[in-house]
Amino acid sequence: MSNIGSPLVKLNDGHAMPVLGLGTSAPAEVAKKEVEEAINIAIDVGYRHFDSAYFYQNEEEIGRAIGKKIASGTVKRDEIFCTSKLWSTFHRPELVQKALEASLKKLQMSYVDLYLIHSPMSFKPGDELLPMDAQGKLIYDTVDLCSTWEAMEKCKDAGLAKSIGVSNFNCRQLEMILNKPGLKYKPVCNQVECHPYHNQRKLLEFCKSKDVVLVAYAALGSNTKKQWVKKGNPILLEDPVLNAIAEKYRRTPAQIALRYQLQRGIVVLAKSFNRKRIQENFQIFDFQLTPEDMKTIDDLNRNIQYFDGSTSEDSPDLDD
Ligand code: NAP
Ligand code: WDW
Repeated sequence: MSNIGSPLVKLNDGHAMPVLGLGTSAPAEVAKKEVEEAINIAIDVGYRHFDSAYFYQNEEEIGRAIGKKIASGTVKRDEIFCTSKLWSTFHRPELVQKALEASLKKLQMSYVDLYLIHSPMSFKPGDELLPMDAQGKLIYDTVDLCSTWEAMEKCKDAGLAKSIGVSNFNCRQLEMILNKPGLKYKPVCNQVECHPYHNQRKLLEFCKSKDVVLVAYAALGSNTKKQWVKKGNPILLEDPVLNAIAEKYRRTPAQIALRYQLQRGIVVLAKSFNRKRIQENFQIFDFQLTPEDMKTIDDLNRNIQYFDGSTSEDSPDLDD
């Protein structure tokens, strides 16, 4: 990575990651093409980090958008940081590299900058992303995540992923990888839901102590109507305290919520497909929250999770 638009953080494997990334997942009713225009705008604004996943079924569009920007000479491949994720039906070690190769083919890339285990939950292998039984319950698989991790390490050695990491892992699951006998590469990051209503203070402390970067998703509170998002929770960006702080700095609540994460040493994702908001979310490198305001935002923590797909009561892999 060189000569890029946003500040970088150094990862524990020597690579670097832009501290702000564009989220790319949109609800099913949003036209697939929209992500292409969003990436177009975002690259012009200065974004270089794009968060994708096999599960989002948008890798072709993302690859096309980035490919065009490279072809036109706006950016070089090595200035882009592109993430994809191993879906839960591919956790068996013999499926991991094939899954990454399928993502790379869609992305039209020879490597991803970061490949993550999307979730610690394993699902029955097969063509269905969400394999269900007759009662409509997810069919889980039992896979030793340490064996999945060893297959991830092989992908890095094969040059298909510059860096490897995890997502939606709790402390115990992360520690299990870190303590694996013969570990070759540590996860560079753990991508989890993180925002002022669920600030992940303990997981952040743990990650920092292990030189694992915490990457925040749903950093803006994710927003309503999504299939995976719980309804009835208070809307983060309408929070009065966040809004009062925003007024004081003449910024928006979104900019405050993103800046808050940067100052905690967290890499932050923000999804927007709207030109004005894509620009707005990038304007977070030219101001600073005071320690007092950081503390005030810390105190908004209330264990609200917007996203209920990352954990499941009946998953054999998750007991806490
Ligand atoms: P998010 O980034 O917290 O919020 C996105 C929502 O906020 C969109 O509805 C967006 O609408 C709106 N928004 C964006 N900027 C705004 C602003 N400045 N003011 C007001 N509203 C604004 O939610 P997310 O998409 O759930 O999470 C971000 C990304 O993280 C995802 O796209 C995905 O890449 C990743 N993610 C990963 C996982 C995982 O399991 N690893 C889970 C969830 C998400 P507009 O588009 O209309 O602006
Ligand atoms: C596990 C982990 C589903 C979906 C999902 C399961 C998961 C995501 C908003 C943005 C995911 C919510 C993107 C859905 C069972 N992660 N998204 O990344």
